[in-house]
Amino acid sequence: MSTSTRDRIDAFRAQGFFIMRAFLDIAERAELRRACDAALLRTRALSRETGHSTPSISLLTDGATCFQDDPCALELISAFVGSRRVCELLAGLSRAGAGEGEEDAPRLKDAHYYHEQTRRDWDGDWHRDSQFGQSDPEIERAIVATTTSVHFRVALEDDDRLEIVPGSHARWDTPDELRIRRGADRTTPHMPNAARVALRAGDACIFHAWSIHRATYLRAPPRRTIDALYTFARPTVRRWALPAI
Ligand SMILES: O=C(O)CCC(=O)C(=O)O
Repeated sequence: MSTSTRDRIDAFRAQGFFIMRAFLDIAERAELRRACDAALLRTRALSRETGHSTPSISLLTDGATCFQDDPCALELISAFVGSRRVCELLAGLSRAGAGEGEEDAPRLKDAHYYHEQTRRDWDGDWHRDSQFGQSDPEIERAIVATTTSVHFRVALEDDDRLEIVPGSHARWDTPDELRIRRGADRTTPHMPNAARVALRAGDACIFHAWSIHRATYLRAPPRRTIDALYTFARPTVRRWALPAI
């Protein structure tokens, strides 16, 4: 394992995120941007909401619609988020290394394209992705303690919209965090210890989806960030391998 890989894994374990500066060069950025912009333009033409006042559009789950005019663009994006170069950045981030029962191979869940707003500015809620669809905080707590889910993103324009509470992926909430994240004031600017993640065009960021995080959504400057979400499977326990009772 190279020193830089070790450093990345150590940063991920301690902070819940790391940044790869200049991950894409100008030509790579332009090619990906053309492909993602094709999807955004089509989505905006078809909807009054999605692509206008949403944080992002979904590139893979809505792919049939947003790439109807340009199937090659979908191929390019899928190849990128499944590429060896991207997946290598995810190596060592699961709990497999710590002997905690996850496989090391990432599983792609979806890819999104984060865009600037067309109508109004607004602040996103502080959250952990683990809370979605999970009303019981104790079940969510167990999910945070035992599983890993990772965002890989690359900014195609400068992007400083994301804020993260460093280290929060590796522990449960403080009383203040839980009050904000599951309470009535979810968009407060006063989340303790939050850090802004400032990416220049071409920079990539990997962050743990269970980290406490949020973004703020503006009409300007343009925001064009592609973000793919990965999980790690837990090995299936085969029935025949269980001891007879
Ligand atoms: O960068 C953003 O807009 C925030 C993304 C986010 O909150 C998420 O993917 O869960």
